[in-house]
Amino acid sequence: MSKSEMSAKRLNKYLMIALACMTLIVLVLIIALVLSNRDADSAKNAVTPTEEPGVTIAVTDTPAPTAEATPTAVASPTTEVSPAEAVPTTEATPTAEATPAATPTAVPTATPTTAPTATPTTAPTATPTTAPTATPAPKPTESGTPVANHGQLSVKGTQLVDKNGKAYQLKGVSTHGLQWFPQFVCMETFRCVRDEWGANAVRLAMYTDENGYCAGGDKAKLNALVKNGVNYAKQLGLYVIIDWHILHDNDPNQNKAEAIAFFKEMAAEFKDYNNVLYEICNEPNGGTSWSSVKSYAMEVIPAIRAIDNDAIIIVGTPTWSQDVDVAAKDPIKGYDNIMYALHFYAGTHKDSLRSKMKTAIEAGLPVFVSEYGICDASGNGMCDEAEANRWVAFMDSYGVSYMIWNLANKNESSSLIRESCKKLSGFREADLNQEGIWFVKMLGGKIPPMTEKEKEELLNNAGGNGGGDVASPPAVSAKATVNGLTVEFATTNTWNETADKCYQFGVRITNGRSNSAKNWKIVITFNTDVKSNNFWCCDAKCSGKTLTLTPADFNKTVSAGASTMDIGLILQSKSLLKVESITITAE
Ligand code: IDC
Repeated sequence: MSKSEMSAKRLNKYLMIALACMTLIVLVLIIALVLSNRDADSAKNAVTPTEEPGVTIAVTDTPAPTAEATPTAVASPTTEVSPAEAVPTTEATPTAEATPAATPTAVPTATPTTAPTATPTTAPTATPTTAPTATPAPKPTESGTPVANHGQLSVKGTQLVDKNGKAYQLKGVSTHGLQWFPQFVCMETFRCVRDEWGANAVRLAMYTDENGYCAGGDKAKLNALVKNGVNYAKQLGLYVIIDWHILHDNDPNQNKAEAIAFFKEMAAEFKDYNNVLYEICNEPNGGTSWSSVKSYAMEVIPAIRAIDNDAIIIVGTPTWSQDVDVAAKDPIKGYDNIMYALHFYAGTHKDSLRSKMKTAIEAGLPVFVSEYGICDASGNGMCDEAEANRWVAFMDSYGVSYMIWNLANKNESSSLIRESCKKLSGFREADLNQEGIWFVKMLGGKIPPMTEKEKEELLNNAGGNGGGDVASPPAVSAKATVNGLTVEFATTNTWNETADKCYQFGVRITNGRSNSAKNWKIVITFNTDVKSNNFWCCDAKCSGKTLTLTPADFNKTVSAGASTMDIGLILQSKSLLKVESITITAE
């Protein structure tokens, strides 16, 4: 082989090697490209599960609405928080974007049976007696919700504070009686309450009387409704109050054993939740004293605390949760995170009740307005928006939380939703009653701001003797049994209106006979003339000092052993009322 032949051959060999190397490189590149495409695909897929309805609405904090909604320059009741901090941030502002799961492993398929949207509206009623605890276990709280942002609440001085020790107000809505309006306890409505209305809390009003938990109601169903309600709230990052709604059963001690058993069960179920508050007696009334309420509380609180050591517990106060000033003189000792209920209805309660609130807070009592309305204390009548605005400014200035009555579509002024509206969400203005429209505006920071002078007057009027109204008339009650028929007639509320004393009464007939009673008639005489323009589930006629009650179309007959429900009226008189005689007859 010549020298040139040899070098040509070597060149060939090098070329072959180079070619082989290049092919290898190209192959490696292709493989790398394919692999990287596959990664990109799977990353894309990992985001899709968050599009599952019901768990992906992002809720972001937005700054406090407007300067005018900020209660500035008013005396702060506590030294550790400034009133400005107590301003609600409208954290529940919805945004449409879907939140991608933090990591691909957070795919919701991990807990397929617990999808919160599975059957939210039907769950409580589906099989109430057999599945009282069919509560959907909550998914992790969505980021940006009130609970995600503010966590476990506690009480510092007189102020409710969040996990960071910052003043925080709950502003939300109470359900109506769960036995009457269970349909509103569902994900759809609670989400609407959060996203469309901007509330951060709901209250579950479980009546104990009036066909409620301790008076013939479907216990299993009510129990399941409460548990489901708490879980819906948990999933939506809303705070939730479990309300033992005593009312016509004036004194919480009447059903104390049941209350303890109930709250023990709830505490065991929810001890690890950070969104639950317990309200142990809605409105003591009918002359129930603070010492009586306190002794009840001193049994219920330790029962809860033995299981759940940090949740806020709200205690009702005498006279339909108005006498916070009385509680302030002798508060509950030995337990943290206790608050005291004050309830008002703006059409009825004005400066003198605000004065009680001020007295209580300034004496160091943590006050929580766990129920209020903007109509009169009957839950009906005219709405007083100007007075309601005054209350809001007042409560904001003290950093007090407030929950409006009621989330239902009953034909009454305090129902937020109109009776004609059968929807569970997506409410337009035409679907809401005046109180509902006002509430949404108020939460949105859209009520007219007060001038500094007005604010000053407001705070001054609530001082000392209070301005405007005088103390509510004392409660009135009477009871009689005639030929096996019992009639109970008792105030559920009293207030003053210009020159009149106003008394709201509940009336109950119990037929203890072995045959049914038809066309009943109740006659009551008083010490003074009475009139009534407002009665329900009955017909009421006043003539001088005499009131005659006869049935409505649907309750003419009371079966043997049964009781009537829901009969009521408002009486007005010029002087304080006393019952002189009461009687009942029937066929
Ligand atoms: C009212 C409801 C009404 C219902 C009545 C039953 O609005 O539809 O028939 O209870 O007793 C309260 C009570 C709250 C009342 C409300 C209005 O906590 O249960 O609801 N109110 O009367 N305290 C003051 C007013």
